[in-house]
Amino acid sequence: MTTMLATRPLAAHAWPGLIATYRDYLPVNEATPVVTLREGNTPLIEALHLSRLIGRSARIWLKFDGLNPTGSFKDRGMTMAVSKAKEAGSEAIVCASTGNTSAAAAAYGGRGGLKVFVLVPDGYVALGKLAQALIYGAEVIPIQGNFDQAFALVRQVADQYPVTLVNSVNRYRLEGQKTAAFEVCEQLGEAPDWLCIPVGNAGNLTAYWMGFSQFYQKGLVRKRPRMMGFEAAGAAALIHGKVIPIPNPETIATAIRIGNPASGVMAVASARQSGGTIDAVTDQEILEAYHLLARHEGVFCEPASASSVAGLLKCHDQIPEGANIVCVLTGNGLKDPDTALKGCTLRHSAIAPTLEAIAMAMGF
Ligand code: AN7
Repeated sequence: MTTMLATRPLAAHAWPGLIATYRDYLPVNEATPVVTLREGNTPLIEALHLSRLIGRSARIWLKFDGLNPTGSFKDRGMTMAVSKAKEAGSEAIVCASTGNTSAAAAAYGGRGGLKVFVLVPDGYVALGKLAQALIYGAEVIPIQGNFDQAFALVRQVADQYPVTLVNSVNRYRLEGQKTAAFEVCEQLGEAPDWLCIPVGNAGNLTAYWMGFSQFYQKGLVRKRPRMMGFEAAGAAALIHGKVIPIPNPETIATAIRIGNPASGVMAVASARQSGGTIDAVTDQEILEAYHLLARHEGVFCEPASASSVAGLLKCHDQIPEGANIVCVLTGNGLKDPDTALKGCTLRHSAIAPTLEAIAMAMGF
């Protein structure tokens, strides 16, 4: 007798990726060769400890986009950018990156059969991201300079050579990334009151605002959130309501170590239109939020991602009673083991493998 394993219609299993899911909202057609790793459909996790900490009957949610296939929200934009590059007949892509874009470009580009070049600031890319770009097969070119310099260079490269630029100035990137706002609305059943989000090159804040606005205009939600963007204090080019470039940005959150945000003007306009703002949080505030999330919520994000929660805590006295607040966690903590280990102490050196020694170490 043979038994058959019943197939279950698990939501995660059935999820076909974000282009297939949101096809009607995206600039794709039947001829678009979709390159997907089934990105998107990331969980919205209630932050119970944070909600208690904030009080005011507010409910805080974490949109954990670090659970995408390459561990960051960049996969949303990259499935679109790579599919459209292929559709246009491109054979190579290029980007500048603080790490996550390079990992996503490497994975999707490689999967799509394209040659991938990534320029990264030498010495300022988290270990896991570098490992990803290399293992996925990208040509990694470190430069003696920061992200802003790398970005200026890849713009010229894409102008002069046959390669498609897949930084977020590529309009398909933000189209893909706006789907995160669609998911948040569907998961909550309405748009949130606030959306707290890290800001680096300022594309993602802009993309979320596009997504919320599209659902709002379609009448699928009744409101749009206040967009609360947070830069690292050492790279805070947008906090005065305009773009004032920072020549030498510095922050522990290397993902957002960006002094001249490419989408800065759009992000500032989006925040203003939403009644929100772009503010800055210090490295210490970022690290506190990073540890709080890991210890009390069980969510390990990378330092840059924790700036959304650091910002929420900084602005806590402005939170309205009963507000629904979503903090976007853009990347996975495993990408940056160095920062995690630096902030923790291993209390014991190796001890004898005996019950007595272990009981003593445990304090019994
Ligand atoms: C984890 O990978 O710019 O404001 O080159 O990796 O849309 O730039 C990464 C940015 C937030 C900022 N969180 O988003 C890159 C890069 C994480 C990031 C941001 C980034 P944007």
